[in-house]
Amino acid sequence: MDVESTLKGKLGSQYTKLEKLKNPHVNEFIAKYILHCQPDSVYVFDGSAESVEYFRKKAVEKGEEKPLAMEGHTYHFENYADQGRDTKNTRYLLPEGWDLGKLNSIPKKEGVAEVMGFLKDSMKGREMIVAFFSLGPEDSIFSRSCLQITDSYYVAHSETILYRSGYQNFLKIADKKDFFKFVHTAGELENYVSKNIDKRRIYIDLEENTVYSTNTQYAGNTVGLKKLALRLAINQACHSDWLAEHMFIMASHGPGGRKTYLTGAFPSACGKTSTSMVRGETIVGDDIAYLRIIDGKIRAVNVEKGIFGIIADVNSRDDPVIYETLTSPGEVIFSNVLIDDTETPYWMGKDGECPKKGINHSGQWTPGKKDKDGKEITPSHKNARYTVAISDLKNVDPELDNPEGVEVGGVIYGGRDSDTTVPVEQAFDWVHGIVTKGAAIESETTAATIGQEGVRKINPMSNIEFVAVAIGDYVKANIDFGLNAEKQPMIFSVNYFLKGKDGKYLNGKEDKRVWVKWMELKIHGDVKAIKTPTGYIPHYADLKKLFTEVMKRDYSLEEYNQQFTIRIPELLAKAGRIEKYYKETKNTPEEVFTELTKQKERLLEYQKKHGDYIKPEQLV
Ligand code: SPV
Ligand code: MN
Repeated sequence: MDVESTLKGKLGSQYTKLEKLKNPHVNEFIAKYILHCQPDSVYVFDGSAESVEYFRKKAVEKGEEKPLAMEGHTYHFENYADQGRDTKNTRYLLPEGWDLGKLNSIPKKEGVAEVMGFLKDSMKGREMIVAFFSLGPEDSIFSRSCLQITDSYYVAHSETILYRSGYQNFLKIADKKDFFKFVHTAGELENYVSKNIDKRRIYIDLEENTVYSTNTQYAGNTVGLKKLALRLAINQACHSDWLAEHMFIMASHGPGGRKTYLTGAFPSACGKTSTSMVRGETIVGDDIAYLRIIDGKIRAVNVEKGIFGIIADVNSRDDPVIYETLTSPGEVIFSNVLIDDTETPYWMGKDGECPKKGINHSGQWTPGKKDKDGKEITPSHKNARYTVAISDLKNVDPELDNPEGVEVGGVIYGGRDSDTTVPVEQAFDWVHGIVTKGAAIESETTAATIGQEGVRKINPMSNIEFVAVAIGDYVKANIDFGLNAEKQPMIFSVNYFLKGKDGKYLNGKEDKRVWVKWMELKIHGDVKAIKTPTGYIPHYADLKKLFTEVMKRDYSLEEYNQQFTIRIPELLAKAGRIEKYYKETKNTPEEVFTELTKQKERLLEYQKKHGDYIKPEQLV
């Protein structure tokens, strides 16, 4: 292959942007896919304002996005069957002699042949987009450089909102091979959406730090820097001394102007984004954080600069900050929402009435419309999303672009749990927290992935779908990481989904504001707590005060008792499930069993002394 003539021939004036990088690995990679995918032309994204504008314009011109009535707003649809991450067809390419345990994988030769088959000539009649982005701020030890190839202007446009340009970093990288690569084709289109969903594949090559994605448009399957890169990053991090986590970063504002940074890992669609942007606090990121120890302290950066958030139930009461952004002029891509006659988006749970007709991901829509399986089609998809820049939120934190990140004061683990754990609880220490809170997240599945919803699954650090090494090794990396720091941040668990006997949620949506404030106070020793067999829970008086201050409402002792009753039988059952899971897991570190055994013993001891359901007052 003559790289230079291939590039010059196809790129024309765009070639100067590549030439400046002086990176033979970049050039070879691009030339290889030009020859294989046969695009009509190639466009190179170098981070300039002009190239950002180019994607915005082209996405609309080619019909991948359509303009809405409000300035800067566009919408985009995906195939009815392409509305979430496809975990079944996301596989690791397994080189001979590798063992990735239970991870979904395919022999490398076979997988590469299959996906290269789908990529062959896939860009005929189209433009190939070559884009340089960075995971993390420019000139930061945290950051990873990324090269994205795609034939979708929607994907490229989304990436300009979600990620920082990486062109400048590419000019500087010392090891010219050290970057992540993503190759995506939407495949054959019908009515602007990927047609051949049966050929949807997301194949991950850990040896080459490359991910292939074909016949899909949903961002979780296509936007390389999001969940595709997370898998590559976890692999690198676990073989090194840092962490790549499915975590938000936010600052909680405490007394006297104090700011405490919290990271939080929650499975998809379990309140992670809405916590990161709660009223009264400031947001650094909502989805992916890298953590490193610098001068003995744990620090975190948001490797993104935008949000690809779930839009269902976003309304002016529960999520006022983002609601304002979504209903004001400015750059927003809405996906899989309902569009009415006035070119205004509607989503389930939005303020106001649902239109009587419109278009959505199923085409023309009216209430009661059914799909081919007889299932009623909702006005917007449950996993419909918005894409916005964090800087467009009123409560953006000023440290968003700090190349050194922010110091982590606390780590939160959350899940969707209707019957077992209390709304907020502090772990005894780092190892106890990682094992019994992070590694023991159990959550009911949601619409963010394709498949059945509501099935309880164990999801270590909410990262299960992205962990590219043996789960045991990943848990061990988390334990060791914290222990390597001079001082460990406090670890907490939260649960927004606890239900009473009547099946109703025991908490309001914004109660999380109080839990966040309580954690902030606890980190600084400003409140005391009650010891339970599973950690430390708040005192009633402290919460009552916070509910009055933060939520301007009363908080009754009865509410508190219902929410914070220690449910021993459920906790024991959970402990059993977790233990079984880790017994069947590859390379589980010894600490996991030690902590779980101690926790079980405590639960049994408390049960003997206090019974099955223990009110907090019994423990004071
Ligand atoms: C998630 O589902 O966790 C997301 C959206 O953040 S995506 O992974 O891109 O589907
Ligand atoms: Mn996520």
